[in-house]
Amino acid sequence: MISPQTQNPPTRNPSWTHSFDTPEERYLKSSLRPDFHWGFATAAAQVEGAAFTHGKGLSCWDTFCHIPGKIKDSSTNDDSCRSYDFYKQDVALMKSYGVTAYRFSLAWSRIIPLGGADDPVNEEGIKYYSDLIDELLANGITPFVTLFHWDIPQTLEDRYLGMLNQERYTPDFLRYARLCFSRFGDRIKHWITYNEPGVYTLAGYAAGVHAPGRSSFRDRNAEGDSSTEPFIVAHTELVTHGLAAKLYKQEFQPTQKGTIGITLHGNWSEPWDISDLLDVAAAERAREFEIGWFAEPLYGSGDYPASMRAQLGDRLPTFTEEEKRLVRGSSEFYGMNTYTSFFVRHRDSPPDINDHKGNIEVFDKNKSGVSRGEESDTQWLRTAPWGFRKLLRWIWNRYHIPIYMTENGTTAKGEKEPSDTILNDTHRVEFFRGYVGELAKAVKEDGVDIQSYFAWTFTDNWEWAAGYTDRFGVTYIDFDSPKKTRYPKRSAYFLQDFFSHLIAE
Ligand code: PNW
Repeated sequence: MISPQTQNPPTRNPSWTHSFDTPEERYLKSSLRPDFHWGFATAAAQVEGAAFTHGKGLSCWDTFCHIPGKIKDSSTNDDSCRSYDFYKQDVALMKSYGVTAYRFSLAWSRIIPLGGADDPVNEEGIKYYSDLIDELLANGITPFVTLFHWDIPQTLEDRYLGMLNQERYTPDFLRYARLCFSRFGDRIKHWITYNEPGVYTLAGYAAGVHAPGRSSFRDRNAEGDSSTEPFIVAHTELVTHGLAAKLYKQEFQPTQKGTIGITLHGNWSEPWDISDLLDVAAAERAREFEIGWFAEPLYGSGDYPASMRAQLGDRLPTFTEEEKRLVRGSSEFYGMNTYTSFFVRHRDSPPDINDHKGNIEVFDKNKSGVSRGEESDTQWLRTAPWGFRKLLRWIWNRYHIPIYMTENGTTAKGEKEPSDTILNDTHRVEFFRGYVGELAKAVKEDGVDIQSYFAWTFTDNWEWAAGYTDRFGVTYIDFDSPKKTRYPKRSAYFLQDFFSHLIAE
């Protein structure tokens, strides 16, 4: 059992103290710039609740999660954390954790319920976000806003299959973006157009396990083509990101003085057998398929990686010259979400038509039997900070652009049922100690320009197809309680202590 909360915000357990006096920790003191932003990231569909109220229209996730069999625990996000109702309490709790910034996403269908360029605006939705922004600013917390974190208005899926139809989707997205810049841009100085186009496309259109639920696998999805659709959707995201960034820079940036970019996901791929040149090449190919797919058009050559073209041929769309110019250089920073590292081995057989990884196999141990890291409560995710610094260097050496860490975090075994010790989340504390420590080393020793760190995530929330079973929060939520009572875990205070040690005054 967890003892009931009497204080709001709750107070810290006095035994949770942390000191940083090993030689390495002392050496890293004050290695981050004084204006370094740290805080937590969330997404509207995972935390807000109020899915069908206050004028909100349906998103693809609101419909998807009501289809039997799609969500692991058969839950829905109708209520989730109720942060729509409790945003003031949440801002107070974040403030008590000492954050300087908060990254959240806007639900497009809360702002334009039907989503389209000519559809009506829901002023109540605008007011909600406006109030949230004001509350953050009044508490000294800098808001970072993501326009799209996977929750496309369902109406746009029904009208023209959403991002599969680049031509029809473009004006709808641009109208939404313009509306957000014009209504919130006086106070929002950090814009992220898309969250993880790679995961959105692969989970939604290749595996078919996320909304909108399309794939080649007919036992799972009635429609879709895993061998083509992910690449089409990704292309739409890249080009419309470029258009939204151009619009912002031309019409809003001169007066609002904010910055705009995109967030990509990417884990580190390490060769399974470091002495096998085929594995070394396979690991690089894996990075190009996962990260270069988006990063090369945005920050590199301006086109998809040659390794992808070689494997996918015409199934990979081609950029027109105009699209290339639009996309390349459009993102003013590298928004990075990363969680883990994998060992990667080449395959001798030709690639499957539905392969999206560069014809590789991934392993938890390398050839010598070394494990990639300690297990979490999520199958793909293990604590592997050793790969994080390699990833930072790889990105920095290739693109030399400031990095905003926009997500990083973990689940932990044993958090499913409440217990006396559940809030003392040492697994998550050690995860953060490893990753944030590597980040500080990359800044201090490799000269990587890193300007933010957002931990995923503020409270336990609705983890997409995993429902409420995967708890990523530094705050425990009792989802059975009507008020979704929040209980701070130790890791929240660990981050506060570690960042006060690392950020220079
Ligand atoms: C991110 N991977 O998704 C999303 O941005 C969040 O909304 C989500 O809750 C969080 O990570 C935790 O899952 C990812 O397999 C999903 O590498 C999968 C991967 C990476 C990110």
